[in-house]
Amino acid sequence: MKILIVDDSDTSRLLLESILRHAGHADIVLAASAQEAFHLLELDNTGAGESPVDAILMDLMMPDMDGIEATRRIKAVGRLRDIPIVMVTVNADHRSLEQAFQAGAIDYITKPVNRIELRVRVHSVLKLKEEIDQRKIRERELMDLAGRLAEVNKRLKEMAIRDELTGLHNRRHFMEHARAEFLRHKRYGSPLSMLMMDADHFKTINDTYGHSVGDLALASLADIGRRQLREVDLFARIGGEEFAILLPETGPEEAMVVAERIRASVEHSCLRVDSPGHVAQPGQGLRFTVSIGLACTNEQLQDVDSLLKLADRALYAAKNSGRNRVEH
Ligand code: GH3
Ligand code: MG
Ligand code: MG
Ligand code: MG
Repeated sequence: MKILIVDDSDTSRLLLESILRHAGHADIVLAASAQEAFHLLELDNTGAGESPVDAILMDLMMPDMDGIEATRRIKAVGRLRDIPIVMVTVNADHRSLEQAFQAGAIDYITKPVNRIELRVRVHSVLKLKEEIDQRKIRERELMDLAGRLAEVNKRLKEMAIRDELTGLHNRRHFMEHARAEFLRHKRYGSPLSMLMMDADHFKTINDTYGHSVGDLALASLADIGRRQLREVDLFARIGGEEFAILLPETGPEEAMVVAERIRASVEHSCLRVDSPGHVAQPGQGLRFTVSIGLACTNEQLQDVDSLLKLADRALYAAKNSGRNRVEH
């Protein structure tokens, strides 16, 4: 561990150094003034980091700046705050000592120094510094661990409510949210609409292009839908190629407009499918359509499951009447 000796007297400085070297302390730096000490400690550097020394022996009486003021300034720097400072004083003037302790010194020793006393005091402050360092390491490890746990927790929470392929909400989250919205509708009478959307002949897409291209198509379908919806709408993938959309504060006419807009955007979009050895030409690529069933709340509807059933029935009707259409 590293010790800094600050003393304006050459003899005093060298004596302290020699005693400590004999006691086995090899890493010692010397400063003949407070300014020199500040320079060694890089007092101006207020950033984080390790403390540059592990203990300071500070002469109390020095011409330009005394040890008390020097101690105060060192203790004001966060990076240096934990370095124990031992005052070295000619006569144990109690008034000065009190000020030194107030400034942040942790111990003192009187000149002429007794070798054993110096060794013992330095030993004990270095031990203290070691404990502080170790505590800091443990604290840092705990903080790291807490940070990682929070990160994992966040990811787990996200995973619990999201569908990985499309980034949309999953069925469970959709149902929870829809239940809450339905209660709001019941209480305040605000209209609520639900769309059920299913990709048409999706099995053929998989059979023609392969399952991974089918996955891409589902992800792009999610993107297309998202672009047509508001922040408050809830868009979820509730099955393989089945999606549900909840439109709060939205009546049947408005919901019809939204549904039709989504249906048309899907119909008119074209997914570029580049496979090894074959790059799709402009205009070429994967096209598909969706069918949408629409349902809105009314006085007779008692719960969200009934709303969902209505939307499902409308979807079935859209499929039966030729697909690529919206029914309600
Ligand atoms: P319909 O117009 O009647 O809905 O025809 P369809 O072929 O879409 O209907 P069906 O329910 O018979 O088939 C759904 C297809 O969707 C079959 C299944 O392989 C495919 N599918 C479901 N989930 C996924 C998925 O996550 N990725 C891919 N690539 N395909 C999926
Ligand atoms: Mg002095
Ligand atoms: Mg389908
Ligand atoms: Mg289906």
